[in-house]
Amino acid sequence: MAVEICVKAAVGAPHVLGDCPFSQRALLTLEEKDVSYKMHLIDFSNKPQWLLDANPEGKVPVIKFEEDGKWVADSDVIVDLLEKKYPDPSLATPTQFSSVGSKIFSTFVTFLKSKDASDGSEQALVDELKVFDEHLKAHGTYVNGENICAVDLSLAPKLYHMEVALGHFKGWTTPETFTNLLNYMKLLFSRKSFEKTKAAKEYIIAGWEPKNKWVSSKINSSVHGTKKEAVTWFQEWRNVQEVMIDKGHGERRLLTNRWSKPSPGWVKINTNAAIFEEMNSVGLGCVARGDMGEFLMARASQYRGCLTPREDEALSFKQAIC
Ligand SMILES: N[C@@H](CCC(=O)N[C@@H](CS)C(=O)NCC(=O)O)C(=O)O
Repeated sequence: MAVEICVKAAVGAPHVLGDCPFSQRALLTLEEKDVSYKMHLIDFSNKPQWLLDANPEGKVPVIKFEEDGKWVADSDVIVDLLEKKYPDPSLATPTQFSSVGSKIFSTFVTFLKSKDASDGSEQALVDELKVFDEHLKAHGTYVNGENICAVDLSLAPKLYHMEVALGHFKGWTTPETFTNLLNYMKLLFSRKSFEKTKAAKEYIIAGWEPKNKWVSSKINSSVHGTKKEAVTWFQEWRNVQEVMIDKGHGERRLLTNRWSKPSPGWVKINTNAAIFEEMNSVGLGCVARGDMGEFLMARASQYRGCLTPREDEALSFKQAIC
């Protein structure tokens, strides 16, 4: 095969196409230009060494053309190369339109991550979408009129992520007044190339989940979502409990740090403090258990401001005994 491309595999499903909008952009370009290619799905939890050798940043997409024999990274570079090597059909964007819609993705991400409904991040996204909607109204179905171009193929996956992630995490939908934008998204998302290269919604949601942990814990998630979150937390907890110790001669053994009961007649209280620097807040928690290991009580609280870890630990002790 003349062209090989590495793209992200779905998290937890290494044989399924994943949720990288930059990978999808490169795939869309190949599809729209009708170039045949061999696709390698990269499992981010186990990146192959050859990928890291080719691109030490470990990012995808990367592409290799047989005639050049080397991997090339970055979707901007990849799209330019594809335009040069396969000029027909042309997807080139006229220079005056090359930055149309370029702030939509970053404003969407800021809004998605926002924990403060009054910080203006939703309005900033709506403003960007409005400008874009007006552009479409003035210039045609796509960014450059009747024919699809490279900017459309860059925006399509990002708008799809916006629709899926904001719908899921914030119950947000694109304002109905943006009729040109809504029509544009419908057209793009129903193209054969898009259908073939898009990630399943569940993987898009899973991909944004870590950036949304705090937000998602504040809203009622589905039973499936809650269960998935519980499994992740349990796994994280177990990873902390279990440490591999090196017994020498290459032999390793799993050592499990288990909770131990207090002495008879005593109560044991475990406390913890977690610092959320970006949110300028600290979470405190404590659990009390009796000498049979029975649960007695638990308490959790949150306060604004960041102290030192020692001070936060001290606060969690205070909460536990007060
Ligand atoms: N500027 C790059 C961005 C590519 C990028 O950030 N890819 C992400 C996946 S969507 C990645 O590979 N991240 C590496 C990682 O998370 O380990 C492009 O346009 O190709």
